[in-house]
Amino acid sequence: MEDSQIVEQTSDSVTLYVANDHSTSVKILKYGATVISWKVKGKEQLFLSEGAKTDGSKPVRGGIPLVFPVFGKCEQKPEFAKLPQHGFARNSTWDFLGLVDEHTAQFALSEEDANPEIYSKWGSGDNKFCLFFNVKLDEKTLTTSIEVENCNTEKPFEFNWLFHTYLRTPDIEDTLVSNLTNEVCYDQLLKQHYEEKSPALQFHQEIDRIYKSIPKDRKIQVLYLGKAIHTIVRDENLPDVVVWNPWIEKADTMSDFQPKDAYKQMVCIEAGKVAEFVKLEKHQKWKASQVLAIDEDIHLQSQIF
Ligand code: TA6
Repeated sequence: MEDSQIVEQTSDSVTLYVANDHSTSVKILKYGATVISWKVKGKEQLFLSEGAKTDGSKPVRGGIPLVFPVFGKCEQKPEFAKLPQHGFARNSTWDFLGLVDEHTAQFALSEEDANPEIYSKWGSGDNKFCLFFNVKLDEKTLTTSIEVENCNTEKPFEFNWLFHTYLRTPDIEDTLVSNLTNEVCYDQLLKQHYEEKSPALQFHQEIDRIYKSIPKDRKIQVLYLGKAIHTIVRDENLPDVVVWNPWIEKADTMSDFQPKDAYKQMVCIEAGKVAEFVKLEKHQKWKASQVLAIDEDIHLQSQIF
């Protein structure tokens, strides 16, 4: 491949390179439009389970799975009650539309290409929609953006959106997540709300929490041995931040989570709109984006003392 070449396409994936630096790249599987690798100067930034299926048989365990139209399970709303956890965007094969510019690849999904078995479970199975997903690669950042369009001629629809980002860390027990202090979270394990009091999240057991309405100027940082190895910046349409590490027992229950002790090398920091549903009127569009950055300075934005 010529150094100047910036994109490589196969039948099932697209890889984007920084021009003249093929050690910085991002690889996207057309299945789920799932980012499965992001390397900066040859160093992998995302976690991908060794047991991850990349053949389309199930959602990828790692990278950045896309969650739409529902986060988790939602029994209380009839239009979502039959959908499996996290919806159908991550189980559908998206179209690669090409490069928007020399840094950005674009993918699309509509009701015509959505996984029919799952899509049919959304409401009355007749919502017309279009998703445009952009992946932008720069030297030290990866930007993922989504546009949701309601293509119905008559009715609105509601949805959640989430980037289910699996970040790599050398050792979860020396890892902290900062800037969530004093924020309200819903603890999915305790099934209760509380205000986060710790100066930074530490990991010594499973954590599965939805931090709600986090101001967009708040940079969520993953700190390892005193360095900010990951910084997540969100726009105003991604107010919620899910933090998840499965730890030992949960990792054991997932057949595609391999090796079993790999929970020590990952943490999910997931930007989304999941605490409430977005209501999109017919012909209306909704946009959201996140920037993942590495090796930033530490920005302490919470009152921790
Ligand atoms: O984002 C956290 C979460 O909702 C956890 O509860 C856990 O279920 C995780 O997603 C993985 O879900 P999956 O359907 O990919 O196994």
